[in-house]
Amino acid sequence: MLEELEKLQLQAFAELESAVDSRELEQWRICYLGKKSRLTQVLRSLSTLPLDERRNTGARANTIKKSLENALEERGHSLETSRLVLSLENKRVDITLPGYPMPIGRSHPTTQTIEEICQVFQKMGFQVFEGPDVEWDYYNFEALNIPADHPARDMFATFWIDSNRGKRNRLLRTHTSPMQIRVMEHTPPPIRIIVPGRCYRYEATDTTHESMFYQVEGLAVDKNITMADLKGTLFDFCRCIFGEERKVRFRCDYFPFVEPGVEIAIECLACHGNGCRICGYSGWIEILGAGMVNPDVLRRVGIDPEVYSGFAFGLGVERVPMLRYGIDDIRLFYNNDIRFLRQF
Ligand code: 2NM
Repeated sequence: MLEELEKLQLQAFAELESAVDSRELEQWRICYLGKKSRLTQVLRSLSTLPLDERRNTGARANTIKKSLENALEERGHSLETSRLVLSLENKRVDITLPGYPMPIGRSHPTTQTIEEICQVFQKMGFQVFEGPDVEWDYYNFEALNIPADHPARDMFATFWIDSNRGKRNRLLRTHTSPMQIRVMEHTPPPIRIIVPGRCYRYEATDTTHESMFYQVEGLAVDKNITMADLKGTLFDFCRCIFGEERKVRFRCDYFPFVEPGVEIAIECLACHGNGCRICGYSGWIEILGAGMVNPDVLRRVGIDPEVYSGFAFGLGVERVPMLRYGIDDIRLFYNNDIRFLRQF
Protein backbone atom coordinates (compact mmCIF):
# COMPACT_ATOMS: atom_id res chain seq x y z
CA MET A 1 0.00 0.00 0.00
CA LEU A 2 2.78 2.43 0.93
CA GLU A 3 4.59 1.61 -2.26
CA GLU A 4 1.44 2.35 -4.25
CA LEU A 5 1.07 5.69 -2.52
CA GLU A 6 4.69 6.69 -3.39
CA LYS A 7 4.11 5.82 -7.03
CA LEU A 8 0.86 7.74 -7.01
CA GLN A 9 2.64 10.80 -5.68
CA LEU A 10 5.35 10.68 -8.34
CA GLN A 11 2.76 10.26 -11.08
CA ALA A 12 0.70 13.14 -9.70
CA PHE A 13 3.68 15.50 -9.61
CA ALA A 14 4.64 14.58 -13.14
CA GLU A 15 1.14 15.18 -14.48
CA LEU A 16 0.81 18.46 -12.61
CA GLU A 17 3.81 19.82 -14.50
CA SER A 18 2.02 19.30 -17.80
CA ALA A 19 -1.22 21.01 -16.76
CA VAL A 20 -1.26 24.38 -18.56
CA ASP A 21 -4.56 26.02 -17.62
CA SER A 22 -7.15 26.15 -14.87
CA ARG A 23 -9.35 23.53 -16.55
CA GLU A 24 -6.53 21.00 -16.60
CA LEU A 25 -5.64 21.89 -13.02
CA GLU A 26 -9.22 21.14 -11.96
CA GLN A 27 -9.16 17.80 -13.75
CA TRP A 28 -5.92 16.99 -11.98
CA ARG A 29 -7.46 17.91 -8.60
CA ILE A 30 -10.48 15.65 -9.19
CA CYS A 31 -8.21 12.84 -10.28
CA TYR A 32 -5.73 12.96 -7.34
CA LEU A 33 -7.55 14.73 -4.51
CA GLY A 34 -11.25 14.32 -5.40
CA LYS A 35 -13.79 12.20 -3.49
CA LYS A 36 -13.29 9.25 -5.85
CA SER A 37 -9.51 9.51 -6.01
CA ARG A 38 -7.31 6.66 -4.96
CA LEU A 39 -5.85 8.76 -2.13
CA THR A 40 -9.28 9.51 -0.63
CA GLN A 41 -10.16 5.79 -0.90
CA VAL A 42 -7.00 4.87 1.01
CA LEU A 43 -7.71 7.43 3.73
CA ARG A 44 -11.31 6.16 4.05
CA SER A 45 -10.28 2.53 4.31
CA LEU A 46 -7.62 3.06 7.00
CA SER A 47 -9.93 1.69 9.70
CA THR A 48 -9.96 -1.71 7.98
CA LEU A 49 -6.18 -2.07 8.22
CA PRO A 50 -4.34 -3.78 11.05
CA LEU A 51 -3.23 -1.30 13.73
CA ASP A 52 0.53 -1.00 12.98
CA GLU A 53 -0.03 -0.68 9.23
CA ARG A 54 -2.84 1.82 9.84
CA ARG A 55 -0.53 4.23 11.66
CA ASN A 56 2.26 4.21 9.00
CA THR A 57 -0.04 4.29 6.03
CA GLY A 58 -2.30 6.94 7.54
CA ALA A 59 0.59 9.25 8.38
CA ARG A 60 2.12 8.83 4.94
CA ALA A 61 -1.19 9.25 3.09
CA ASN A 62 -1.90 12.49 4.97
CA THR A 63 1.60 13.88 4.22
CA ILE A 64 1.17 13.05 0.55
CA LYS A 65 -2.29 14.69 0.55
CA LYS A 66 -0.76 17.87 2.05
CA SER A 67 2.08 17.92 -0.43
CA LEU A 68 -0.28 17.40 -3.40
CA GLU A 69 -2.50 20.23 -2.15
CA ASN A 70 0.53 22.50 -1.79
CA ALA A 71 1.81 21.56 -5.22
CA LEU A 72 -1.61 22.30 -6.73
CA GLU A 73 -1.72 25.74 -5.16
CA GLU A 74 1.82 26.56 -6.25
CA ARG A 75 1.18 25.41 -9.80
CA GLY A 76 -1.96 27.56 -9.84
CA HIS A 77 0.05 30.62 -8.80
CA SER A 78 2.80 30.06 -11.30
CA LEU A 79 0.35 29.51 -14.18
CA GLU A 80 -1.44 32.75 -13.22
CA THR A 81 1.86 34.64 -13.12
CA SER A 82 3.00 33.41 -16.50
CA ARG A 83 -0.41 34.17 -17.98
CA LEU A 84 -0.09 37.76 -16.70
CA VAL A 85 3.48 38.14 -17.95
CA LEU A 86 2.41 36.89 -21.36
CA SER A 87 -0.53 39.27 -21.62
CA LEU A 88 1.62 42.24 -20.55
CA GLU A 89 4.20 41.19 -23.09
CA ASN A 90 1.56 41.17 -25.84
CA LYS A 91 0.17 44.57 -24.86
CA ARG A 92 3.57 46.17 -24.49
CA VAL A 93 3.39 49.96 -25.13
CA ASP A 94 6.27 51.82 -26.71
CA ILE A 95 6.39 54.86 -24.48
CA THR A 96 8.95 56.52 -26.75
CA LEU A 97 6.41 56.88 -29.60
CA PRO A 98 5.12 60.45 -30.11
CA GLY A 99 1.58 60.95 -28.76
CA TYR A 100 -1.57 61.46 -30.79
CA PRO A 101 -2.11 65.17 -31.49
CA MET A 102 -5.11 66.47 -29.49
CA PRO A 103 -6.88 69.37 -31.22
CA ILE A 104 -7.31 72.14 -28.65
CA GLY A 105 -10.55 74.13 -28.79
CA ARG A 106 -10.69 77.88 -28.32
CA SER A 107 -13.32 80.47 -27.61
CA HIS A 108 -15.08 82.40 -30.36
CA PRO A 109 -13.42 85.70 -31.36
CA THR A 110 -16.51 87.54 -30.08
CA THR A 111 -16.25 85.78 -26.70
CA GLN A 112 -12.55 86.61 -26.50
CA THR A 113 -13.30 90.27 -27.21
CA ILE A 114 -16.15 90.46 -24.66
CA GLU A 115 -13.84 88.99 -22.02
CA GLU A 116 -11.13 91.51 -22.83
CA ILE A 117 -13.53 94.48 -22.78
CA CYS A 118 -15.10 93.33 -19.50
CA GLN A 119 -11.65 92.96 -17.94
CA VAL A 120 -10.75 96.56 -18.76
CA PHE A 121 -13.93 97.86 -17.10
CA GLN A 122 -13.72 95.44 -14.18
CA LYS A 123 -10.29 96.84 -13.34
CA MET A 124 -11.95 100.28 -13.16
CA GLY A 125 -14.52 98.93 -10.66
CA PHE A 126 -17.46 98.02 -12.94
CA GLN A 127 -19.48 94.86 -12.29
CA VAL A 128 -20.69 92.61 -15.11
CA PHE A 129 -24.44 91.84 -15.46
CA GLU A 130 -26.32 89.88 -18.09
CA GLY A 131 -30.00 90.11 -19.01
CA PRO A 132 -32.59 88.27 -21.13
CA ASP A 133 -32.54 88.42 -24.97
CA VAL A 134 -36.36 88.53 -24.98
CA GLU A 135 -37.51 91.80 -23.45
CA TRP A 136 -40.65 93.80 -22.84
CA ASP A 137 -41.36 96.86 -24.97
CA TYR A 138 -41.24 98.78 -21.67
CA TYR A 139 -37.59 97.97 -20.87
CA ASN A 140 -36.29 98.15 -24.43
CA PHE A 141 -38.03 101.44 -25.38
CA GLU A 142 -40.46 103.08 -22.96
CA ALA A 143 -38.11 103.27 -19.95
CA LEU A 144 -35.33 104.53 -22.23
CA ASN A 145 -37.38 107.56 -23.27
CA ILE A 146 -38.59 106.11 -26.56
CA PRO A 147 -42.43 106.02 -26.44
CA ALA A 148 -44.38 104.18 -29.14
CA ASP A 149 -44.78 107.18 -31.45
CA HIS A 150 -41.20 108.48 -31.02
CA PRO A 151 -39.23 108.92 -34.25
CA ALA A 152 -36.17 107.39 -32.53
CA ARG A 153 -37.88 103.98 -32.77
CA ASP A 154 -36.79 104.07 -36.42
CA MET A 155 -33.20 103.84 -35.16
CA PHE A 156 -33.95 100.34 -33.86
CA ALA A 157 -35.66 98.11 -36.42
CA THR A 158 -37.22 95.53 -34.15
CA PHE A 159 -38.01 91.82 -34.21
CA TRP A 160 -41.40 91.70 -32.47
CA ILE A 161 -42.57 88.56 -30.72
CA ASP A 162 -46.07 89.87 -29.91
CA SER A 163 -47.66 91.94 -32.63
CA ASN A 164 -50.16 94.35 -31.07
CA ARG A 165 -47.42 96.81 -30.07
CA GLY A 166 -48.59 97.65 -26.55
CA LYS A 167 -46.43 98.07 -23.44
CA ARG A 168 -46.64 94.37 -22.53
CA ASN A 169 -45.34 93.30 -25.91
CA ARG A 170 -42.29 91.13 -26.19
CA LEU A 171 -39.41 91.70 -28.61
CA LEU A 172 -35.80 90.70 -29.17
CA ARG A 173 -33.80 93.42 -27.44
CA THR A 174 -32.24 95.91 -29.85
CA HIS A 175 -29.55 96.89 -27.29
CA THR A 176 -28.54 95.72 -23.81
CA SER A 177 -29.71 98.93 -22.08
CA PRO A 178 -32.95 97.26 -20.87
CA MET A 179 -30.81 95.36 -18.36
CA GLN A 180 -29.35 98.64 -17.12
CA ILE A 181 -32.91 99.82 -16.45
CA ARG A 182 -33.58 96.61 -14.49
CA VAL A 183 -30.45 97.14 -12.39
CA MET A 184 -31.31 100.81 -11.69
CA GLU A 185 -34.83 99.78 -10.60
CA HIS A 186 -33.41 97.46 -7.94
CA THR A 187 -30.09 99.01 -6.91
CA PRO A 188 -29.62 102.33 -5.10
CA PRO A 189 -26.54 104.26 -6.37
CA PRO A 190 -23.57 104.13 -6.52
CA ILE A 191 -23.89 101.93 -9.64
CA ARG A 192 -21.07 100.92 -11.95
CA ILE A 193 -22.07 98.13 -14.30
CA ILE A 194 -21.43 96.79 -17.77
CA VAL A 195 -23.81 94.53 -19.69
CA PRO A 196 -22.47 92.38 -22.54
CA GLY A 197 -24.93 90.44 -24.68
CA ARG A 198 -26.64 89.61 -27.96
CA CYS A 199 -28.78 92.23 -29.67
CA TYR A 200 -31.09 91.94 -32.65
CA ARG A 201 -32.05 94.32 -35.47
CA TYR A 202 -34.59 93.60 -38.20
CA GLU A 203 -32.45 94.85 -41.07
CA ALA A 204 -30.93 93.54 -44.27
CA THR A 205 -27.41 92.29 -43.61
CA ASP A 206 -24.32 93.63 -45.31
CA THR A 207 -20.60 93.70 -44.56
CA THR A 208 -21.09 95.93 -41.49
CA HIS A 209 -24.57 94.84 -40.30
CA GLU A 210 -25.86 91.55 -38.93
CA SER A 211 -29.37 90.87 -37.62
CA MET A 212 -27.75 89.39 -34.50
CA PHE A 213 -24.67 91.03 -33.01
CA TYR A 214 -23.11 91.75 -29.63
CA GLN A 215 -22.93 94.90 -27.58
CA VAL A 216 -21.29 95.90 -24.34
CA GLU A 217 -23.12 98.73 -22.64
CA GLY A 218 -22.04 100.45 -19.46
CA LEU A 219 -23.54 102.67 -16.80
CA ALA A 220 -22.24 104.69 -13.86
CA VAL A 221 -24.64 106.47 -11.49
CA ASP A 222 -23.52 108.34 -8.40
CA LYS A 223 -23.49 111.82 -6.82
CA ASN A 224 -21.43 114.30 -8.87
CA ILE A 225 -20.88 112.18 -11.96
CA THR A 226 -19.97 114.52 -14.81
CA MET A 227 -19.04 114.52 -18.47
CA ALA A 228 -15.39 114.57 -17.32
CA ASP A 229 -15.90 111.11 -15.72
CA LEU A 230 -17.43 109.86 -18.97
CA LYS A 231 -14.57 111.23 -21.03
CA GLY A 232 -11.80 109.99 -18.73
CA THR A 233 -13.29 106.50 -18.42
CA LEU A 234 -13.92 106.02 -22.13
CA PHE A 235 -10.64 107.55 -23.33
CA ASP A 236 -8.82 105.20 -20.96
CA PHE A 237 -10.86 102.31 -22.31
CA CYS A 238 -10.02 103.18 -25.95
CA ARG A 239 -6.31 103.32 -25.15
CA CYS A 240 -6.42 100.01 -23.25
CA ILE A 241 -8.02 98.28 -26.23
CA PHE A 242 -6.42 100.10 -29.17
CA GLY A 243 -3.05 101.17 -27.76
CA GLU A 244 -1.62 103.87 -25.49
CA GLU A 245 -0.70 106.17 -28.42
CA ARG A 246 -4.05 106.10 -30.20
CA LYS A 247 -5.75 109.46 -30.84
CA VAL A 248 -9.33 109.67 -29.55
CA ARG A 249 -12.02 112.08 -30.85
CA PHE A 250 -15.05 113.26 -28.88
CA ARG A 251 -18.06 114.84 -30.60
CA CYS A 252 -21.79 115.51 -30.17
CA ASP A 253 -24.31 112.86 -31.15
CA TYR A 254 -27.93 112.07 -30.36
CA PHE A 255 -29.41 109.11 -28.41
CA PRO A 256 -32.88 109.44 -26.87
CA PHE A 257 -31.75 108.02 -23.49
CA VAL A 258 -28.92 110.51 -22.90
CA GLU A 259 -28.53 114.30 -22.81
CA PRO A 260 -26.06 115.43 -23.95
CA GLY A 261 -25.06 112.52 -26.19
CA VAL A 262 -21.60 111.97 -27.63
CA GLU A 263 -19.80 109.84 -30.14
CA ILE A 264 -16.25 108.63 -29.56
CA ALA A 265 -14.00 107.80 -32.49
CA ILE A 266 -10.43 106.59 -32.71
CA GLU A 267 -7.77 107.31 -35.25
CA CYS A 268 -8.14 104.73 -38.07
CA LEU A 269 -6.06 101.61 -37.43
CA ALA A 270 -5.57 100.97 -41.12
CA CYS A 271 -4.34 104.38 -42.35
CA HIS A 272 -3.30 106.11 -39.08
CA GLY A 273 -5.61 109.03 -39.80
CA ASN A 274 -4.65 109.65 -43.43
CA GLY A 275 -7.96 108.42 -44.80
CA CYS A 276 -8.74 105.09 -46.46
CA ARG A 277 -11.61 102.87 -47.58
CA ILE A 278 -12.10 101.45 -44.05
CA CYS A 279 -12.65 104.84 -42.37
CA GLY A 280 -14.58 106.31 -45.29
CA TYR A 281 -11.58 108.57 -46.07
CA SER A 282 -12.17 110.49 -42.80
CA GLY A 283 -9.23 109.10 -40.81
CA TRP A 284 -11.58 108.33 -37.89
CA ILE A 285 -13.51 105.24 -36.81
CA GLU A 286 -16.55 105.59 -34.54
CA ILE A 287 -16.23 103.14 -31.69
CA LEU A 288 -18.56 104.20 -28.85
CA GLY A 289 -21.84 106.01 -28.34
CA ALA A 290 -22.30 107.58 -24.94
CA GLY A 291 -23.81 110.40 -22.93
CA MET A 292 -25.15 111.65 -19.62
CA VAL A 293 -28.19 109.57 -18.64
CA ASN A 294 -31.33 111.57 -19.41
CA PRO A 295 -32.93 112.83 -16.14
CA ASP A 296 -36.28 111.45 -17.33
CA VAL A 297 -34.74 107.95 -17.49
CA LEU A 298 -33.40 108.29 -13.92
CA ARG A 299 -36.74 109.61 -12.63
CA ARG A 300 -38.66 106.71 -14.17
CA VAL A 301 -36.56 104.12 -12.29
CA GLY A 302 -36.94 106.04 -9.01
CA ILE A 303 -33.54 107.74 -8.88
CA ASP A 304 -33.72 111.47 -8.06
CA PRO A 305 -31.90 113.39 -10.83
CA GLU A 306 -31.50 116.35 -8.45
CA VAL A 307 -29.26 114.16 -6.26
CA TYR A 308 -27.71 111.73 -8.71
CA SER A 309 -26.35 111.84 -12.24
CA GLY A 310 -24.86 109.21 -14.49
CA PHE A 311 -23.12 108.44 -17.73
CA ALA A 312 -23.81 105.54 -20.06
CA PHE A 313 -22.19 104.13 -23.17
CA GLY A 314 -22.49 101.36 -25.72
CA LEU A 315 -20.22 99.71 -28.24
CA GLY A 316 -20.49 96.99 -30.87
CA VAL A 317 -18.24 94.06 -29.94
CA GLU A 318 -17.48 92.71 -33.43
CA ARG A 319 -16.08 96.06 -34.57
CA VAL A 320 -13.08 95.58 -32.29
CA PRO A 321 -11.67 92.40 -33.90
CA MET A 322 -12.78 93.66 -37.34
CA LEU A 323 -10.58 96.76 -36.94
CA ARG A 324 -7.71 94.92 -35.30
CA TYR A 325 -7.44 92.11 -37.81
CA GLY A 326 -8.80 93.86 -40.89
CA ILE A 327 -11.89 91.62 -41.16
CA ASP A 328 -14.05 93.18 -43.86
CA ASP A 329 -17.37 91.33 -43.33
CA ILE A 330 -19.22 91.01 -40.00
CA ARG A 331 -21.16 88.01 -41.35
CA LEU A 332 -18.00 85.89 -41.14
CA PHE A 333 -18.40 85.84 -37.34
CA TYR A 334 -21.61 83.79 -37.30
CA ASN A 335 -21.28 81.64 -40.43
CA ASN A 336 -19.32 79.21 -38.27
CA ASP A 337 -16.80 78.48 -40.99
CA ILE A 338 -14.08 76.67 -39.05
CA ARG A 339 -11.38 78.03 -41.39
CA PHE A 340 -12.28 81.53 -40.21
CA LEU A 341 -12.83 80.72 -36.54
CA ARG A 342 -9.64 78.74 -35.97
CA GLN A 343 -7.50 81.77 -36.81
CA PHE A 344 -8.27 83.39 -33.45
C1 2NM B 1 -25.41 103.88 -26.11
C2 2NM B 1 -25.14 105.22 -26.27
C3 2NM B 1 -25.51 106.10 -25.27
C4 2NM B 1 -27.06 103.80 -22.80
C5 2NM B 1 -27.91 104.47 -21.95
C6 2NM B 1 -28.32 103.59 -21.02
C7 2NM B 1 -29.23 103.78 -19.87
F1 2NM B 1 -29.90 102.67 -19.62
F2 2NM B 1 -28.55 104.08 -18.81
F3 2NM B 1 -30.08 104.76 -20.12
N1 2NM B 1 -27.75 102.43 -21.31
N2 2NM B 1 -26.98 102.57 -22.40
C8 2NM B 1 -26.39 104.30 -23.98
C9 2NM B 1 -26.12 105.64 -24.12
C10 2NM B 1 -26.02 103.42 -24.96
O1 2NM B 1 -25.08 102.92 -27.03
C11 2NM B 1 -24.58 103.30 -28.27
